[in-house]
Amino acid sequence: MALSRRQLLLAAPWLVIGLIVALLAAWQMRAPEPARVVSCPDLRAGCSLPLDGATVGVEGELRVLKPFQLWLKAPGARRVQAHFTMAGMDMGFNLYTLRPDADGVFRARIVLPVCVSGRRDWVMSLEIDGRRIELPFVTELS
Ligand SMILES: [Cu+2]
Repeated sequence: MALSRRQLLLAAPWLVIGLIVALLAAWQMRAPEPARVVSCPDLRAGCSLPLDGATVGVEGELRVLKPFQLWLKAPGARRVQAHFTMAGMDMGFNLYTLRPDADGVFRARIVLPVCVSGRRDWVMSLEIDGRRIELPFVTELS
């Protein structure tokens, strides 16, 4: 039985609302989960991450303009990126892709820029297969 023109007109707003609700639900599912903030008082000693036995740390001195090695052990991980920022300050493009070495340890050589306002408080944002973890840290005095 075919719907009358009047029935269609009555149903149209509900169809639109239903469509909007469905789109919102889909958008919600697509939105990335918020980053988890992890406290790591000594990155050189290494810290564990809330991610299936993953650990992260640095080798070398944690100074600006001086290369140091960032390492991350995350069994089964495929894609690991590290992004260095400062809260409320544009510090340029500091994005690194960590590559696995022969032992499967993800590594990248990092060089941080000098902060024009003399700040030393950084945030390392790790993205491990789409899951985000933030580790605030402070560089050593030069
Ligand atoms: Cu800065």
